Amino acid sequence: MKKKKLKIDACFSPYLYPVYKDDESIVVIIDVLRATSAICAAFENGAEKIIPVATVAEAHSYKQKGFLVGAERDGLPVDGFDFGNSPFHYMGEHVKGKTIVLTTTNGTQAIGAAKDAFKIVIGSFLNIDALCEFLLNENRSILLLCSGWKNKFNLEDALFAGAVTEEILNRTDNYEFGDACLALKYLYQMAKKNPNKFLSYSSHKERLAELNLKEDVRYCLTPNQTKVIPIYKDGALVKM
Ligand code: 3SL
Repeated sequence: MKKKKLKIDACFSPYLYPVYKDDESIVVIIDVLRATSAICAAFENGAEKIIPVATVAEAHSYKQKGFLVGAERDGLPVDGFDFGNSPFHYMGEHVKGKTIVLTTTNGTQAIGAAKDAFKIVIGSFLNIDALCEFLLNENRSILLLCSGWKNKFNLEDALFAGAVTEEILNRTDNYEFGDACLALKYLYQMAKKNPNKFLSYSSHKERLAELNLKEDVRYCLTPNQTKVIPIYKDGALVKM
């Protein structure tokens, strides 16, 4: 009898997540620019736990209780908090051993949308090889959940989902690919020679460039800066 294949698919925004969700897939949250890159950087620098929250009000109540809190809206750090959403804010001794609360425009919303999934992990170019290795070893269906921008499609998360798809496809024929995933694989094949150039006209890259955050973009598109895989457990992200 023919072995039943696992599924891999991609969902372009948290808004579409209810259409794609199932009870068995591992959900990979993707917000390459910049939430999931910042989360990977924080764990690489020794953070103990990250509590993602949806609203600035929730973040504020944690701040009042004495937590370190990162808050970003529309690409900018929100006044009154310890950090914004740059990976560089999460590098150094000040995050070591700490629990950090984080709210961002899109990334933490995507985590919230998928919070009841079988398993949630965090993906970015910074941890792409370790992530793919983990996904292959788990031998389960996969949903690549792109955070997008305010529930709309964005190019950089799509590109990363395409990169993961290509890697999985190169390594095994155990998976059946959803149409979204296949489309993103072709997108990645067009872009992979120079992802930075491919993303030149992407709306969010331009938004960040206007905010003088070109260095953040460059770093977030640099593969394999860490082997850390953040995983969501009991309402918080921890290092796997
Ligand atoms: O929305 C988010 O989660 C962000 O990563 C957006 S930004 O890069 O900080 O603009």
